[in-house]
Amino acid sequence: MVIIEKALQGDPRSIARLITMIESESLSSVEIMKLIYPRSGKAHIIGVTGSPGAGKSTLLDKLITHISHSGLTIGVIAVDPSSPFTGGAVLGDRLRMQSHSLEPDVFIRSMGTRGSLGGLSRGTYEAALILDACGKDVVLIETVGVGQSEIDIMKIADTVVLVLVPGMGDDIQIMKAGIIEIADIFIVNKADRDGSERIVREVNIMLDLQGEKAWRPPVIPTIAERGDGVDSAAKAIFDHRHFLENNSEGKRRKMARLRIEVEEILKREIAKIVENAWDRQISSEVLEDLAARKKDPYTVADELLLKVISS
Ligand SMILES: Nc1nc2c(ncn2[C@@H]2O[C@H](COP(=O)(O)OP(=O)(O)O)[C@@H](O)[C@H]2O)c(=O)[nH]1
Ligand SMILES: [Mg+2]
Repeated sequence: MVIIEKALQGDPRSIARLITMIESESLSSVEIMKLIYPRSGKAHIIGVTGSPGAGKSTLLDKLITHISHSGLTIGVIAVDPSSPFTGGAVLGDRLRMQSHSLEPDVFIRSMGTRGSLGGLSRGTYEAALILDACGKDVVLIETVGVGQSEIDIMKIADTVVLVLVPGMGDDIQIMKAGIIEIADIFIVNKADRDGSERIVREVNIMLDLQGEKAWRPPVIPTIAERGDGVDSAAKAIFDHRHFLENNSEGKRRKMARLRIEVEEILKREIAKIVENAWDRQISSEVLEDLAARKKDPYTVADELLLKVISS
């Protein structure tokens, strides 16, 4: 496909069109990914997550400047649970990062979370792979830290950056949700506000409680709006990349991710097959039997699965 060739050469419009094709789960998306995949695997994928309003987009905007000054090319994916067509937040993200949209080496794309419940859609990861294959050195993914997407980001990012802020209950949140385990770098943004030192202290205490680890996540105060602390954040990100490249933990993560990749594809393909079979099988008779409790849904599902497997 011409469009794939052009995208692989870095043509932004072709890259955008490829991502759209993947996002709409068109029939060709599997074929596209088969061609893309061998060219991927080089980019550093960085997930930036945290509560809405924590300052993720503001921080990303500053990070982009920082990273592109070091000569690296950047792709950005902003994932927002609201629809990409109606979401004000997405528009806000665009505006906040607009200063970069004219730079040829920075590609910015917003995506919805359609596809899986509250989490990241498979399309997000595939979009990251596309940006990777098309020559971006760094892929930044902004996700709103609500529920599953916070966990999902760990599955697709090499480096997870968690943005916390004072006065938003984030101190309590990290304790209860166990998300402390997914973060490689903690940013305490809005350090111009009261209470940020306390969060920095609390996170450090919790990290101490976890005991010795090969990578000790740094806790970095920032004032993203003014760019304060952004150089430390960028340095921490590159330190983490260096750690992954030189430590068995990096290899372990890569292997775990590859395993999940195949699992996710299997789940998606099997779900399609089974759903199609059920669509063909379903009849008012079966439903009546279920309503009258002559049959139970477990048996119906078992029978259907058996049929699918033996066909
Ligand atoms: N006081 C203060 N406000 C900030 C800082 N960083 C970002 N903001 C503001 O916080 C609001 C939310 O920022 P945004 O980047 O959209 O947050 P996101 O939802 O996490 O992407 C915006 O009005 C920013 O201007 C900061 O360091 N200090
Ligand atoms: Mg944002």
